Amino acid sequence: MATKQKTSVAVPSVNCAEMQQAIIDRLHKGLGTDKNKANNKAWWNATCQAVNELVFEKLTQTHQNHAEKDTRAVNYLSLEFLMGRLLSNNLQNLEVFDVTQQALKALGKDLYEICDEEPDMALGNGGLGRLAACFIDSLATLGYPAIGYGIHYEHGLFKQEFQDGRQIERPDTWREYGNPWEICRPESIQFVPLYGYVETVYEQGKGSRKVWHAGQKLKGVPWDIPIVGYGAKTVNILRLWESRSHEAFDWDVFNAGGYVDAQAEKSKAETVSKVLYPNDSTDAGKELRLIQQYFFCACSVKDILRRFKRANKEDWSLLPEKVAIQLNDTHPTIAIPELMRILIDEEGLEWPEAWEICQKTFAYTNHTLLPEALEKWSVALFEKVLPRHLEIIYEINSQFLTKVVEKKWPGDDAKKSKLSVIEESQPRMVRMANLCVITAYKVNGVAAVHSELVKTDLFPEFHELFPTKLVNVTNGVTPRRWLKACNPGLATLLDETIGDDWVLNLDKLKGILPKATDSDFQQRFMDIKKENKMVMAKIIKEETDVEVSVDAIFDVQIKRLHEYKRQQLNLIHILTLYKRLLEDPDYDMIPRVFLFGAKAAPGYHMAKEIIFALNKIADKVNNDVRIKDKLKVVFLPNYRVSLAEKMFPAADVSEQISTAGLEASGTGNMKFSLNGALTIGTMDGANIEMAEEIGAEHMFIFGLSVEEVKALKAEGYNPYDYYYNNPELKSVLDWLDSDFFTPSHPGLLSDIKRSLLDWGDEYLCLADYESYVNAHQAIDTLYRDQSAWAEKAILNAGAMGKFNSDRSIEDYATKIWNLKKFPIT
Ligand code: 4GP
Repeated sequence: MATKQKTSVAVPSVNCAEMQQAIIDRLHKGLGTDKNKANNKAWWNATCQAVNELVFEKLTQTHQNHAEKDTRAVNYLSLEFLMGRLLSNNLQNLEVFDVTQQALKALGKDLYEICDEEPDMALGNGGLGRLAACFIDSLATLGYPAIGYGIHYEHGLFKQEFQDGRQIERPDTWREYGNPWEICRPESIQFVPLYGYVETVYEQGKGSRKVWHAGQKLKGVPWDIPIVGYGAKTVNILRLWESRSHEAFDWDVFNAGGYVDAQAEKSKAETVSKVLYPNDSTDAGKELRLIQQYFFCACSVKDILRRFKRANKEDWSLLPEKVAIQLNDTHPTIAIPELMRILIDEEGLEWPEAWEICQKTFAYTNHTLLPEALEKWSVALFEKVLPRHLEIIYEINSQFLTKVVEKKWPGDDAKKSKLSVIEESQPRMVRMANLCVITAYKVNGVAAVHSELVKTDLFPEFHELFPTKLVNVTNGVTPRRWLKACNPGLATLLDETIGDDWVLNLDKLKGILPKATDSDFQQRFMDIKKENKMVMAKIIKEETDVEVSVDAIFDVQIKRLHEYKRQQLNLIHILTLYKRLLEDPDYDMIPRVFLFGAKAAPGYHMAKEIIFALNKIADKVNNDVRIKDKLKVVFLPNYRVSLAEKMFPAADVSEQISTAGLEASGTGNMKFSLNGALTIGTMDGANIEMAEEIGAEHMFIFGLSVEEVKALKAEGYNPYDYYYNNPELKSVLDWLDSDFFTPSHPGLLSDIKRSLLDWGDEYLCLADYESYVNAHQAIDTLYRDQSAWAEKAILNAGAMGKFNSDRSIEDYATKIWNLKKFPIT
């Protein structure tokens, strides 16, 4: 395809006729079909291939340029990349969306319908994985040399269905029929040892060295996904490893008739990259998860070292200058002992040199304070699967305890046992977070309050030991996907009002603040919201058969289902409104549609109970003619990035209601405000910084603060105090014990009540209930004044400049990675 240069940015641009031709060519020459026979899937595939023609040239150029200049690069290791769909995003970033739309239209096709053919790449679970996806977009957009490393899961997160209101998990077959975006790179395969034993070999005159005799080997096959920066100056890659058996299958056994046995080794090896989050409630599940982590870290570290050696021969002292490795959460921690192992056992470095290199190479991001989310592996498991790594971990730990902790706190065994990588519990465990903090040169939290809590509550002793190590980088989201691509109406209004460069400089959004009181602008802003709500209403109807009015307030909570995120608080407020409406059919409220999207971890009982309860309540509420459509509740199945792209632009109200101190940052909160929703939220995570930027008076802040939560817990929290003191709350909770929502089956929703009362209400829902209900009342009041609502919505969107992943990446580049840009011109 002919490419032209634009003057401003080096976008490989095409005109409509060229794009048409490219798509038709790809149908013919790439897929062996033609426009009369092709179904929409084929049109999608052909369009992706046409886009790839624009991308690959830039990919090669970027690669060559970085290799020639031997640039320092960041390697972002993450077990999750929640990419969603790529076609519309790539078209936007290449700035050929409109041209492609016209080209397809001329061919009788609708681009939006074609985009809808794309399965989501759901290779992630929640915020952490989506953040990784935003970050690689920003890294490429800003022209930083970077590579994302992860796992090429055959099945991403499960597909969620509801059966009688209960979550059912089904396999997600996103690449069953291939994926046009990925390129297999057999030339870069890696082999990964596992199991076996370690031998100490003595060599005359050289002392001893360790040899790991592995019991099994996996083959890691890399699949590269080009990551197109906006303006397409830089195209980086996301490299995902697929596990395969070292040997194809046993030919002799097969020929002798042992068809199943011959395949056994192969399918065992392939299990490693089969699913994201294997159920780790069994020992076998735990072992698989540890192997997954090691598999992708070992492949990635070897790949990084291969590139390093090519450019720098074996001058290992240069490694920290050329390579930064960011560990996205503790999941890739095993990369640390793996790098030590390679440097010492394979490259022959002495311990002190190898350790210094490691300490200058790794940085670690913490995404949660929840203790259950801080990974630990049993020593016995390590010994079985990674015996050499366990030895290295013991040595790192021993040196740390004797040289660092003993020096600071002589004779203090309590400190040693708290900071040790090994937890002396039954069974003994390896604490991955401790290993990260001991090794990494920087550790960051993801919002200001969270980073403070990392210092004061999670790792206070580490902070004393290493006072400059713990830093903050507040999260951000890419405005390309989360505004320009997902909300074309608002994007166009912004282009017309403040120029189109807000996409690269989100601070420019401030330009709409003076328009907040301009009635014409307000009207246009609200009209766009209404159009987005119409699109959403149609999806709701198609997916759930529920009719909703776009004049109602769309009140949305979309995020993982977890008790700390408090979907159950939202639930009891919904019951409160429902009860009020039943008791007084004329109860004056603006109609409200409560929308939910969330997946529950398959083994998380309470989370699944909350989904079930919300679905049962929805059944009742949505079919109750007495309440005259004033209330609707919709739980959309299979929440995913592509659905989120429809929900954020359609929301009036954003629910960010975690117990203060527990949501590390949140990123959905940012996407909502960016798209003009008002937040009802606690002073938690990034909500706090959003309130600083927007003005708390333009949000609906409620509930206990971090300090108040701590104080209440310290004095002894008793949820029954709230239950008995608030008759409305009591009646709502008691309702859950009846069979009102589950006819003839009383008690099916009782676990929710029990968790809020008898089991202690760990997340303080009842303590925050009254203030939450009042904040909702304030939402109702404000919405009655559409102009006042529009003003606040505009003030929200206009203040979101800071919460842009380009800013986060610039922070990482300066505070942590010391990274320079090498944009391709
Ligand atoms: C999430 C945090 O829960 C969320 O607050 C944060 O915004 C996000 O990481 C990105 O930093 N954590 C996870 C997880 O998704 O799996 O721990």
